[in-house]
This record gives sequence, C-alpha cells and structure tokens, in this order.
Amino acid sequence: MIIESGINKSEYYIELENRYGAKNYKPLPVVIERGEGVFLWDVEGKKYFDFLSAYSAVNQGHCHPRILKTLLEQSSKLTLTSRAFHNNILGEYEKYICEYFGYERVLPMNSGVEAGETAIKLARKWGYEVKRIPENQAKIIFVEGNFWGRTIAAISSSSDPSSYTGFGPLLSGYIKIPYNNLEALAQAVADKNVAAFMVEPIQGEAGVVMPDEGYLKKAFEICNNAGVLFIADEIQTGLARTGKMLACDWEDVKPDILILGKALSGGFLPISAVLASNEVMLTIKPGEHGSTYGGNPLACAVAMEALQVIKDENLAENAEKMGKILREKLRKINSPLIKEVRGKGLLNAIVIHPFGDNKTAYDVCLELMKNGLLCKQTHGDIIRFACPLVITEEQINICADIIENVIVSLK
Ligand code: IF1
Repeated sequence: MIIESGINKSEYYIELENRYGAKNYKPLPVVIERGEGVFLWDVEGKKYFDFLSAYSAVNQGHCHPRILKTLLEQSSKLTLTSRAFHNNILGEYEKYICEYFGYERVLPMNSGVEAGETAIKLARKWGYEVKRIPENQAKIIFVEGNFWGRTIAAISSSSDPSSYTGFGPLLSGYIKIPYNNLEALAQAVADKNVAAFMVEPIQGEAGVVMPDEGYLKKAFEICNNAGVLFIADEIQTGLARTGKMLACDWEDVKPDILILGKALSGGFLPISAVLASNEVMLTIKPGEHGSTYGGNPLACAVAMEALQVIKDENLAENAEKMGKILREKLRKINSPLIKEVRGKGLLNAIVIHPFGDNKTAYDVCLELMKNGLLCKQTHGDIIRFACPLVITEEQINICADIIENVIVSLK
C-alpha cells in the first residue's frame, strides 16, 4: 500500500472505496482494521467500543477465540462439498440446532434474507399442500415497518418507499397490516388464502420498535386458531440479544417457522437457518430449494461453536443485566436532545430531537465516534445501541458515561 504524502491511512482506504465501490452505503468516516470482544481498532490505531455489533451479528464479541479455533480447524480439513454429497458435519449440526431450539427440522441457508425467502417458500408450499389453498393464491401477512433484507421478495413487503422505489415490479400475494395491531391481524387471517404471518418480535431497522406486552402471544394464538403459520424473524432479536435466547421466549411463543442468521456464526461468516416441523419442512421436496453454500461444513461447524458459546457464557443473562443498567443510566441523562430511551436486553435505541442547526442522530454518531464509541443511526432521529453481549458491567458504565458526556455537550 503506497500512501501519497498528506493523507493518512483512513483517507487512503476511504478514497479507494469512493473510487471503485458501489455507492449503496454511507458509512461513518472510520476504517476498522481489528476487532476483539467489544473493541474495534481503526487503521490509525484508535480504539472504540463497538455499539452496533455489525447489526447484532457479533453477539459473542469480535473474533471469539473458541469460534476462531473451530473455523481454523475445520477450514484446514473441509470447507465445501455442495449438497450433491453428504459430509460428516451437516447432520451433526442439524441435530444440534434442532435440539437446541426444539424443532424437528432445519433448512440451512447463508444470508438472513435467503432464510426469509425460504420461510416464504415453505409457507406457500404448506399452504397449497396442507391448507389446500388454490394454486398461486397463497398470501403472506407482513407488518408495516418490517425489514428483512434487500431482495425483491423482501422489499415487496416493505412499507418504506426508500426500500422499494425504483425496483418494481414488486411481488404480489402480500397483505400489509399495522405492527402491534391485533384487530388488523384478526381481520387479515380471516382470508382463507392466507398461509402465514411473518413478524419481527422487535423491529430492528425500524428503530427498536417494541410491541405491547402480550402482542406476540395473542398474535400467535390468532394465527394458530385461523390455521395460519406464525413466522418469527429472529435474525436480529434472536441468539440472546434481548435477554432471552429468543425474543419470542419472553412470551412463551414457539413460532411455526423460526428464522435465524447474523450471530449464528458469531460474525465469522454468513449462515442462516429456518427451523420448522416435519409437516411444514417436508413440503419442499428434493431439488425444489437450496443453495451452493447452504449447509456447508465450515459454516455448520462454526455455528455449533457459536451457539455453544452463547450458552456457556450465559450471554442472554448478561444481555438482560447489562441492558437494564444501560437503559437506567441513559434515562438519567439530563438533556433536551433525548426524546426516548427504549429497548430489551442489549437491543436498545435512543430517539433524538433535531438540535443545533438542524443536526440529527448522524451528527451524534459522529461525536460518539470521536469519543471512542461506534454506533449508527436509523431513520434520521434514532440511534441503535447494540454492543456485543460479552460486555462487562465496568465497560457498560464507561460507555454510558461516554454517551452522556457527548449528549450533554451537544446544543
Ligand atoms: C444492510 C438494516 C439491520 C434483519 C432482519 C433479516 C435481515 C436483516 C430483522 C436480512 C438484516 C441488516 C442488513 C444490513 C444492515 C442490517 C439492518 F439496517 F439494514 F436494517 F440490522 F437493521 N431480518 N439486517 O435486520 O439479513 O440478508 O442482511 O443477512 O442491508 O445494510 P441479511
């Protein structure tokens, strides 16, 4: 790497992205080079607390040693066979994850949105073969404010024009209802062609939007009574993030289809999973679905270790404890900037009033970055705080102080 005089390493790397990369993101002006636990270091050697965790994909902390060891061992033996052949890891993983979450079967995929698409295909197939919905008439119910990825199927369910404008024509067969509205759900499931209802237990991208107490349980019951599959997208809320293994556990809801991703590998590589019963899962027959890397031995080995770390290190319990401390301290910040503090476990957010000459949450994130804490705004006025679940009480207090000092310094 040859750096022209007058620019530092960060500027060098940012310029490379500006020149050669697509412009589908606007990142904070920081160039990360190393991660360990709750910490990230930039190319200038500056250290930060990570309060985004790659959008809850690094719940176990960056470069967890146990998961790294598994990655290195497996990748030196076998990484990919395709599903044209069996291998000695996939079946072990399938058994492990099905027993871990209490399901009969799992369909392994790679990205979260692939898992979402898989769930929709399963729901539709189940609708035709089990519920006897007329061919091509199956409908899926989604809630406003949802986010489950960037594919055409995903953006077709979005209520956010910035997600779907300019990408039409969109997919049909979707019903959109308000989030946290049981009456709207009860009306929608009355349509006999509805196969499933897909929902995030807490809406992540929408800005950590939480439904009323009891919403998930009652929504599940409404679906169950109407012969509609309840699909929980726990890609961001799952894997101990909200203080229980799954956010659905807070209301003892067992989804008919459970979608996992992100921290399923502890941030080492893409792996996602769709879990369901025999009745649902076996509606897809050989050759009707899959992917080149889906269920590859490397990802499966890593995922088993990543899941075991969550249990062995009591990450759900720690998320619950540390999240309470964080919200309590944030709620004590005396500043007109803060409109609201909300969250569950270590999935939290603050809502910011515009301030100064029309400054927004992005400007707060910039100041937090200068003070050694990395996070990201969503929807202009909301800052999501989602640190790795391995954070200690001492570290969470330091971070709460950083946030308070920055917030009270802003006018
Ligand atoms: C980006 C957002 C978060 C998700 C839920 C499925 C997926 C996601 C609940 C799809 C992915 C990611 C996508 C990533 C940034 C991040 C994100 F800001 F975009 F919306 F987390 F809130 N279900 N969320 O949150 O999983 O296909 O990405 O593996 O697109 O920039 P994926």
